[in-house]
Amino acid sequence: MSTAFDFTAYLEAARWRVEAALESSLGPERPESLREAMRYSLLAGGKRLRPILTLAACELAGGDADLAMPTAVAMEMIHTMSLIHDDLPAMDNDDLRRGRPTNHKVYGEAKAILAGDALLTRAFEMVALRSPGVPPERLLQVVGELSLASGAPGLVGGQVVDLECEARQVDLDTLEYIHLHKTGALLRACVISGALIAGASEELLAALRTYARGIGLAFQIIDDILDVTASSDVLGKTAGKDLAADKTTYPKLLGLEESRRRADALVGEAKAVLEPWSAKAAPLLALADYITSRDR
Ligand code: GRG
Repeated sequence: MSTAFDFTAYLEAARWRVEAALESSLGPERPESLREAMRYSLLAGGKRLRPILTLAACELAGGDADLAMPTAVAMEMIHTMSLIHDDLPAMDNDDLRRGRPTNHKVYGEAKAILAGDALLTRAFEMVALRSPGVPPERLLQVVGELSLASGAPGLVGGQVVDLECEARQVDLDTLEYIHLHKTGALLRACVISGALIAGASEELLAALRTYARGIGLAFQIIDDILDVTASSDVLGKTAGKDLAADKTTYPKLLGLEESRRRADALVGEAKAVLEPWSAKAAPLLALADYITSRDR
């Protein structure tokens, strides 16, 4: 007899566990002012999608999610640092993030840059020094995934191309490049690292790479659609900022309807590759659907 998977309850429980782990990830270190700036953004809410993907992938691969928690926290730290830096005057120059003043608005630019730097390096510390019970060779693989996702082959590379293309319209291939790097790379690292910690087979890792690519692109298409359809109140962003006339988005290139169709197709493909593991894949399948049905 199969029991229906209660995704709402799963998400709530996972978020609760992640929040507790994030809360205890920053010790009583000095200087206090740096710790405060790090905490301000790390504990500012957010969907916590990335750490939850790590925990879910670990469980799908037969692992103990508790062992993957430090890595899950590391993923949210890298995500948070990328948001802090993305909001800086030299980049997107945003005043609001998740409905609150951005880090540099509260602590000043220098402190915001350093809080981001400290979160990035703390992420590697979480994996290398604070992951008891995980074989070191698996942690080394996770460090590799984090390095690729953060640096030039990942977020930084995507951000650079995005900045270079800011004031002009780009084609679909370039838009896809930007999103696969800015957004997709970290989502992929989340999923793959969770599975690596559990010692996943090559076959499962390959399927999870396909899954991550699909949800990564779909995630960004939905983000673009929400920028058009949702109010800035719901998104917690600076009003009108993301609707800048010179920014290329999926709805601009494809129209709203085709963008939505494409996101649905990508999620469909992402779910299909997990078919052989469907008995344990309920959370990852539901997370893929959540990406296309979310309203923020
Ligand atoms: C990682 C070394 C390093 C540098 C960062 C600034 C930068 C380089 C990259 C920018 C990356 C960026 C801001 C990508 C956008 C990612 C994205 C889709 C954010 C929104 O994610 P949600 O919706 O946000 O999951 P919440 O608030 O729910 O966490």
